[in-house]
Amino acid sequence: MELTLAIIKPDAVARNLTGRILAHLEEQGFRIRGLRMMHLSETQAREFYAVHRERPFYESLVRFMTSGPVVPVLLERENAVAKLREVIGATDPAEAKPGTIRALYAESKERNAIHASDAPDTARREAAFFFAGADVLAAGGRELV
Ligand code: FUP
Repeated sequence: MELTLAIIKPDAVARNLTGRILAHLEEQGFRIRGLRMMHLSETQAREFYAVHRERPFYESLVRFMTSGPVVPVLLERENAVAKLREVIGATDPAEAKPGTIRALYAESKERNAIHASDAPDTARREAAFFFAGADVLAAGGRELV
């Protein structure tokens, strides 16, 4: 079993899609191991997306990710990291395969409904970013702490 991190982004939370997206993930065999709702500070958003800080879309992305509440979700299943990337679809909803979360719910490349870790080492770092210590232990995600 492997853990990965998803974030339901402000566009999807604002449009009341949180429940539908969580149901979609559970239907795809993911077990929810951690769940929060929070409003990211600018500092948190900048740190989370630091890898993109030189990209032209970085400032806009930080503004968007701090524009309203998000729902970070710690997920477990076999091959979770790769499988979640498949289930969310391409970054640009115009390129996302039919039936993927972004094809169903994303509005644009920026307002694209959901984030997913892109590799196992990123997943560990991103999961720890949102789910430290007791929360993860309580949910059975021991390998993260
Ligand atoms: P992804 O891993 O699919 O979320 O995509 P990237 O890591 O390439 O990009 C991270 C986030 O930056 C995307 F979710 C949305 C945002 N982004 C833009 O706003 N514009 C772009 O042209 C590319 C990415």
